Amino acid sequence: METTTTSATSTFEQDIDEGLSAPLKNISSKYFYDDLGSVIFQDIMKMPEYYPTPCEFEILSLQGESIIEKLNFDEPFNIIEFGAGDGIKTRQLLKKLIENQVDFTYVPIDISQKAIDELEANMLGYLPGLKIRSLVGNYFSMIEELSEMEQPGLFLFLGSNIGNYQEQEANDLLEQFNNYMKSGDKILTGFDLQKNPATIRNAYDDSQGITKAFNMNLLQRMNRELGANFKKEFFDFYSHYNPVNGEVRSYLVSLKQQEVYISKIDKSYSFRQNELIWTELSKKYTIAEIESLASNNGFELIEHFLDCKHYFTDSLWTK
Ligand code: AVI
Repeated sequence: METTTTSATSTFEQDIDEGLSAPLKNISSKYFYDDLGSVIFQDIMKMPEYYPTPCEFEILSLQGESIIEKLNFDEPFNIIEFGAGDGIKTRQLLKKLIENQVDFTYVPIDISQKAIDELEANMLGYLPGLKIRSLVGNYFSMIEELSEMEQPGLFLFLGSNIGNYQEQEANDLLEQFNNYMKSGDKILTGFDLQKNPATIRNAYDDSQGITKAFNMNLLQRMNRELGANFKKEFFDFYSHYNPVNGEVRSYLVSLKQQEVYISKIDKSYSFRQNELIWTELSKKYTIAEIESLASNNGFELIEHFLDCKHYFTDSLWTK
């Protein structure tokens, strides 16, 4: 077991200064995932309303064998996972591979060292024979390192993480993946599908307020790490699903006209009453949109693996 670390290119304070100075204030959803945010996200995945996790778990548990059949690798290969999280879903697929005596190395990539340490411990507890080589850093800086690997690769981009990217960013990311992939490499991407709008709305506006706490943690994170003086009681959370374009957009709402000082930037930011801070996009796809995304970025569709309710797909593509 081996771990490699690199640092991100832009800093938290640069991104916050830029985002809070924009006409529509915004904070990238990548900043949700500090240690506390990662714990809250684990709670989100256990909520009854948050269907993507059990749907993808079902796909990887029940269709692992069919996915393996489609890989068609005749030599040892790497399974490179972006944003691996706790790995509970992925290990269903890895277990099937080990049961089938397939020779592979699991290469999880995550921005958080703590998440990687826990993932390794969980994975090795569950699958003691697993070959694992972890990478800590952002996707883009790690991709370069991966291009030096000679063995074929199966890239995993699960959990509908792709839905957190705007259209252009999603295309750029997939294009970058494609540039570093070799001909015949595969990518399995999780997409949350468009469905009854009420089901989607409830997943992002839960009755227990866990998603609200996930968003509010951004304010606490700025207080902790940047010496900001945000007061939680002066902000609310609002989330909206637009079934016409498949976008869930989430926001923090300033409940009054207020000034917030961020000492690490040495700057104050004014908020109007009801002014929004856009915190997240969670795009829901149609099958046609997924297929265009594949072909626009140099991939060929192998198969969509859907759950029994047809809420979610893990789509397998090849370069
Ligand atoms: C990580 N990502 C795919 C989640 C999503 O559904 O967009 C993050 C999340 N945000 C609110 N609930 C879950």
